[in-house]
Amino acid sequence: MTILLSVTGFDPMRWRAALEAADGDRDIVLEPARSDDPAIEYAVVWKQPPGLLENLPNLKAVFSLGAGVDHIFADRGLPDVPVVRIVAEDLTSRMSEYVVWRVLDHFRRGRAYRAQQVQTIWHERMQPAAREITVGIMGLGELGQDAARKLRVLGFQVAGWSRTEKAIDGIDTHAGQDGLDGFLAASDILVVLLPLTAETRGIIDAGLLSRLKRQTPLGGPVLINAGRGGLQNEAAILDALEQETLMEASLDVFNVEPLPSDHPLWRHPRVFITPHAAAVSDPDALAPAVMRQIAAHERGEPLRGVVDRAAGY
Ligand code: NDP
Ligand code: OXD
Repeated sequence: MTILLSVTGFDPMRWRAALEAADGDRDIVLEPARSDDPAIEYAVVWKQPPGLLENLPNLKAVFSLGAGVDHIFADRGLPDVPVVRIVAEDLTSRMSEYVVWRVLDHFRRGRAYRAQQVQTIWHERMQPAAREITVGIMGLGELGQDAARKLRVLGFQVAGWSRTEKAIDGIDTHAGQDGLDGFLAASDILVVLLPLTAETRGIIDAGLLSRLKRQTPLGGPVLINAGRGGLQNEAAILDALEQETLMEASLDVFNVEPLPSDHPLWRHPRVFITPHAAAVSDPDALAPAVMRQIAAHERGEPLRGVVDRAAGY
């Protein structure tokens, strides 16, 4: 049995070493011997080239090296086998660190104080209490729920929006299109942790931004997107910033990555950019779980983290 490892954007050799360290008895290849290589039974991928998996006759499952699977479904030649995503404490904690960091930086006036320091200005800004701020989280899955819990510990009010109804202690939950307006109207800081699917593509548009709470203790709404770039209309974000209907934004993901150097988001003074680094997949932390899943599947046990193909996540 052979495992095909296909990685674009991460270092394939680090992944190969980590997969081998987790289970040295497996044959791991970076290129299939032939496009219909019968030895390949599992594929472990991040942005595999389109068509790579199409003709593998004995493929049993495809593992994403991240929590998101949009990069896998972008391949029109994807065979009809289970697609498994990463659900792991290491990844989840990293995302919550990012969310808490960005929420606290906006909330504690990081941008304004950094600008004051450059000009040696000693001026204390009005600081609301955490309990006066509602952080609205779009996407109450593995990542959204963990971030929500950690923000609650810090004293923020937390609202959440998901596709299906949820009841989570201490979180004001909203669901579906009917729940969206109420959720947006409650959110001082909007955190986006949605997957990219046919339903969510482009969801952060002018209409959505205009429905965020206007009068906020921070002077206007704040957007934090660590889900996917395809969720956001970047021109609409820039317009909203210009009109000050959006006060500040932290963006980790973009429609085109790397974000082209001439993109106006890079230079906008009220935008904080990170290079899709909110929650990196650490090979040493994640490879053992992938190898354990493959071994379990071979023993006839069910896979965990299989995505719903129809829903796209
Ligand atoms: P989950 O699948 O666990 O959660 C997804 C959440 O989004 C669920 O609450 C789901 O609702 C909700 N959702 C999906 N579609 C809709 C919709 N149409 N309307 C409303 N809510 C919807 O995913 P994770 O939390 O593990 O990950 C979320 C995303 O984060 C990933 O798909 C990936 O794109 C991104 N990510 C980004 C990283 C980065 O470094 N920037 C790192 C890791 C992930 P319901 O609960 O009802 O199903
Ligand atoms: C992921 C990512 O989906 O890093 O895990 O974007």
